[in-house]
Amino acid sequence: SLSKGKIEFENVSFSYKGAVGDPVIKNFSFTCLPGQTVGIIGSTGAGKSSLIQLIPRFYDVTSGAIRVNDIDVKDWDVKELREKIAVVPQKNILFTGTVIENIRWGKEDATFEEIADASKVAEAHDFISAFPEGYETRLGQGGVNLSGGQKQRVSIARALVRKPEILILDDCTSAVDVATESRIKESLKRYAENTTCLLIAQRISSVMDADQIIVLENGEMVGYGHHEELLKSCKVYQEILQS
Ligand code: DGT
Repeated sequence: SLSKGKIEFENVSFSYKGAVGDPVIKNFSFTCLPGQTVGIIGSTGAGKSSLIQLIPRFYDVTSGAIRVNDIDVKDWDVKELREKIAVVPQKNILFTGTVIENIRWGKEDATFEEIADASKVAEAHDFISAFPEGYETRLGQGGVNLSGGQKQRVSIARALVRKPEILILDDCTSAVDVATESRIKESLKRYAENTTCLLIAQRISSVMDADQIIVLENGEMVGYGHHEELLKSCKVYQEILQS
């Protein structure tokens, strides 16, 4: 349908329960159209992770509304809502088990071909294939210890194999070198052509070719537009570029 993968925030404010002081998200409104790639940038503590966790209802808004596919997230069956959305969190959550078990987690019926395809896009296939036991390599205790960047790439493969309508990458390439990150983004354009992508990042290079970029500071949207527009008009964006 036309609204598949559409996300709307309407005057959203959010405070963590029991927290004092200013809300973490303040009066945030935004529409992300189906298939768009939207970058979200801002310094540490700006509220980026908090913002995206409201979409799959890991937390509920304090006021305002979020709609996915034109339906208020509060009216969605939570399980159905979460099936549409894949979040790759900042801290990856791989478990002790084989590589293939880790990638298949959340999509138990995935075929080997689907797993290998997702892993290729995530730039994980080559290093996995180089292990003597390939995808059957055990991770964690008694197995192989992956580097931080390799773990992030396996986590991305896990999200991709689910073929979500909405893909949220929460600063999950921070340990991946810039050249590899750029290859992942190129492959994603084809693999996830019709997928709505939210890309959270701290470095401009990670978001600069997104369709739209949101600049967040202290829970508020202080800039919105393309890279070129923000370079001209948004002081916070310029500061992030120079930092
Ligand atoms: P990052 O991950 O360092 O780049 O920062 P952001 O932009 O993702 O910020 P976020 O959403 O993690 O934090 C925004 C504010 O919310 C910050 O003051 C810390 C606070 N906060 C984050 N998680 C929690 C939580 O679970 N409970 C409470 N009470 N506060 C939280």
